[in-house]
Amino acid sequence: MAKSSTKANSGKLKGESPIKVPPLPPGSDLPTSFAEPQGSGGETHQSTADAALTMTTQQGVPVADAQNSLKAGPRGPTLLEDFILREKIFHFDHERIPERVVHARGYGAHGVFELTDSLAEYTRADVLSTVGQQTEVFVRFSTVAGNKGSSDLARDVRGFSVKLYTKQGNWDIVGNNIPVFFIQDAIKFPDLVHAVKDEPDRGFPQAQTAHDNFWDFASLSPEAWHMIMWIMSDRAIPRSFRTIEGFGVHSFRLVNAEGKSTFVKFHWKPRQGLQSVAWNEAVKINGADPDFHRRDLWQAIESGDFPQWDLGVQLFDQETADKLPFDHLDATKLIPEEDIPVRIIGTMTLNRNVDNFFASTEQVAFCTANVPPGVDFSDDPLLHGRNFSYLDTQLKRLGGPNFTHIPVNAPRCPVMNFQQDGHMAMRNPIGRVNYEPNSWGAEGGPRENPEAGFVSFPAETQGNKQRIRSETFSDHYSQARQFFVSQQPIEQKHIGDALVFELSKVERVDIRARAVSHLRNVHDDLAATVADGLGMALPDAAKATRPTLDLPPSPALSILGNGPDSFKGRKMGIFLTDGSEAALFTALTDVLDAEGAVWEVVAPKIGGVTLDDGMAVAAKQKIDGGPSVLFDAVAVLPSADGVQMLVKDGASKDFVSDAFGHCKFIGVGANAKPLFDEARVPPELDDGCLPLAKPADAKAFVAACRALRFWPREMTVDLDAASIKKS
Ligand code: HDE
Repeated sequence: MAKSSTKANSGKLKGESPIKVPPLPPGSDLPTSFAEPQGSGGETHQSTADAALTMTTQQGVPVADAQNSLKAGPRGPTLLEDFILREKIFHFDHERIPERVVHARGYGAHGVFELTDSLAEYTRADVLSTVGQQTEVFVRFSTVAGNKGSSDLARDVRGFSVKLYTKQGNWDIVGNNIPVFFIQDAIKFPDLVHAVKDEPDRGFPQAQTAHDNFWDFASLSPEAWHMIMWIMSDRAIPRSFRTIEGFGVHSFRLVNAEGKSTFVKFHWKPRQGLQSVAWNEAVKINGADPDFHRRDLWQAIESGDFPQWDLGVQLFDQETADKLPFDHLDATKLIPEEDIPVRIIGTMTLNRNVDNFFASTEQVAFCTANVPPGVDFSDDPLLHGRNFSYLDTQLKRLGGPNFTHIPVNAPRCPVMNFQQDGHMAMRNPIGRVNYEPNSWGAEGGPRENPEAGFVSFPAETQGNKQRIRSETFSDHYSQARQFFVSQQPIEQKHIGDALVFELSKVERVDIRARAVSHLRNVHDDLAATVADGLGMALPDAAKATRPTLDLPPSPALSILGNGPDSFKGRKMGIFLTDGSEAALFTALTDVLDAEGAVWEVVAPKIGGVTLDDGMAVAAKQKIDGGPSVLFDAVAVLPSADGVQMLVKDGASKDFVSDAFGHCKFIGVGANAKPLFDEARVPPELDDGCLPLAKPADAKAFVAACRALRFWPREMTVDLDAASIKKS
């Protein structure tokens, strides 16, 4: 019997009846016979006897024919009277709303947050106090720079926005997968975004920082260089939304029933482990499947493999904050987990895909100012700008003040106030009274509640009104260096490679040099590697306001140090031909199923293959559309005859040479060698290429795949490796 992954594939069994063509669903019939006058005998293509399925206009008027407009005679002019035509076209004309200025491309899902450790000692927020309580959530992941139709694997920050529908109102943690930001003051945000996005005269490049304007801005903004280290790292090319961390970035406050405030930073830690892809792979995924991340999330949730994140908090008081070497109000700084540990307090599970992308993912409106009583703001100047911006942007995008009436934005707790009217009002206050104070007693509507209501923490403020940056924000390089030294050597190499790639796309030589001058303040080895990669002389270090501190490495900052410990939820590509060995295929898929992994069969034809015992197996991918970049690891198991065909095929050769070049674990079938030879990949030289010649080999192969990649190979396949320096 063919084994099939319930998640990714279904094997077609031997002797299965030929594919049947299902009847067309209602509304998809072929067009009406041409010259028949409308309504002449009820043969219009939409006909249905079922009142519940009867198509109507937006006014609810039943529609008899929505495929032919009303005409004066079969070949005559269309009549203005046709309200069905006009309404349909009118609605179509207005289908688009402005896409987000940043984070335009996103993907969302519903889920639930469960509290496992109470913070009642620190906060009045019910959602953080009642252990075991489940709170509905909606999450939207996004890229930042690209337009709505850009590709998922852009080198970019990922947005990680969570809306928790708490009993005390909606709480939005609008975070990123990087714990710091490019700038320290909100007033710089429009310039940053203009510089990142496509250049205004030519309208490109799309979704890339690899152009002059971005590096011009960055090289003139020393505060950006910590974040630049992160976006040049593999954090910016994640394997999946399921494998990214989320960070609230700013310090917030928790305020308890006694009015005591504690600072807090929020972290989402993926139970799937941190995982990223290689840059060359990212570039190719964008071509092979521009929807790679959204498809991945959708499929995981559809298959019941629900992604989970633990919510962690770093809690600290003013006294601790005063002792930190940085100002925690500066969003270009993080607090190392080794200094203030992350306390895990709950788990979020994404368990339901959206019913309609536009209704939920496009219309969801997050705002950093949406907090329940017991959560409050720090004085981070970036956060204050955000608290204004997000509400403001919803007016433009969603068209009016009533966007909170849209189901995805509507609180799940009662909403009671005297705000009324405006575009698209769905729930105006009822009754005679729409003002306060009023003397209508019980009929007078909602009242303020000093006990349960939101009370701002009475933080003391003083000082002169002035446009100024705090002197405590002025060390721009020490944490950039700390990030670099916290990476494993291969991760450091990737940072160097990314910088060389990006700066190679910068046309102005002076901008390249100015960028490298900042790297000299970060780490001399990195600066030397990048200068060498660009073929330029090492410039002087940029002028720094403070000397770079030598902070200790923080292992929590490495992806590889925090990767997955199994192949669960990851995807194996199994390359088969007619005549491939059934026993081996069955053994491999058994082991993968037991691991909780996903697998897909790749074959020369989408119709599938017939194995050596006569078993028919359906393919999920035809080789041309299923390159190895779509998989975490691959097994190449052709038959002796099949491989003779594959050696002539470019896509088949790319399959193995890319898998090899991207340092993937490769299961090498007994007959696969000619294909590897033809692709000039020497499998026998490498411990990441494991024999998969007999069923008993499957276990060891899948066990090896648990590691993210076989990184030692990169030193043999990538020229840039020559310049890697030991830090
Ligand atoms: Fe945003 N940001 N941002 N941002 N941001 C938006 O709000 C803004 C910043 C982040 O999935 C916009 O509804 C300013 C930091 C995410 O719908 C806009 C500043 C962080 C999302 C806006 C920042 C973020 C946005 C565009 C500097 C990480 C997507 C559409 C003061 C903590 C939300 C919208 C979603 C979206 C403004 C900086 C994360 C224009 C002014 C720092 C995840 O309002």
